[in-house]
Amino acid sequence: MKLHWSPKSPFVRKVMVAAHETGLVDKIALVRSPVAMTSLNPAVMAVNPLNKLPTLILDDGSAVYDSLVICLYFDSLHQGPRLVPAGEAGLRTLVRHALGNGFLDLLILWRNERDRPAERRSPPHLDGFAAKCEATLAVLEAEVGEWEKAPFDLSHITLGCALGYLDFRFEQMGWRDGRPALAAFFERFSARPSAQATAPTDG
Ligand SMILES: N[C@@H](CCC(=O)N[C@@H](CS)C(=O)NCC(=O)O)C(=O)O
Repeated sequence: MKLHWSPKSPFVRKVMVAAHETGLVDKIALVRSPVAMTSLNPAVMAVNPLNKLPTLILDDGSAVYDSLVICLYFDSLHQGPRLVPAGEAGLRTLVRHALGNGFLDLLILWRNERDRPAERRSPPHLDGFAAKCEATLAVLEAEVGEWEKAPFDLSHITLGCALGYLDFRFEQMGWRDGRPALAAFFERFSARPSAQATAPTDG
């Protein structure tokens, strides 16, 4: 299989961490595919009209997206611990995943707004993003201890990638301040070989 890939994208990182954790990484050929909301990549558009990374191309040429669906597909290919467990535990994983993934969606939108020329930035949008980020981090700080009682799964991967994205693109935020449980979670996540192999870069 081939993966439309970028070292900058936290959603790509999520599926790459998942690929390492499930032992599938050697089966994936990476295709460096620059995309942006304002820059369409014809090779990506040909298989995913949303122009989004990650997009996985199977050997029969069919496309699999988005990152959650790719991770569910990986789960169908390996025999190890599930990224999304069956039953009630899986529902909890998916709800936690939704929070982590929604957090990432928010951060991407916030960065896009923040990096527009000053005269075109929307202060109400920037304020909304900042408030949602603060509220999300407060919930995560309160809940991450409960999350960590469950075996490592897709929700932990997604949260780790979101916190890694804060370090990558929001380095002035100081998100660890007053959030010791989240900081400790991120330390443990960052020590995993799958996280170390996928650290984001601008390269
Ligand atoms: N919900 C998608 C989000 C993917 C996403 O937003 N990817 C960004 C890169 S980090 C992208 O491809 N942006 C290009 C665009 O929106 O045109 C997923 O989970 O895969």
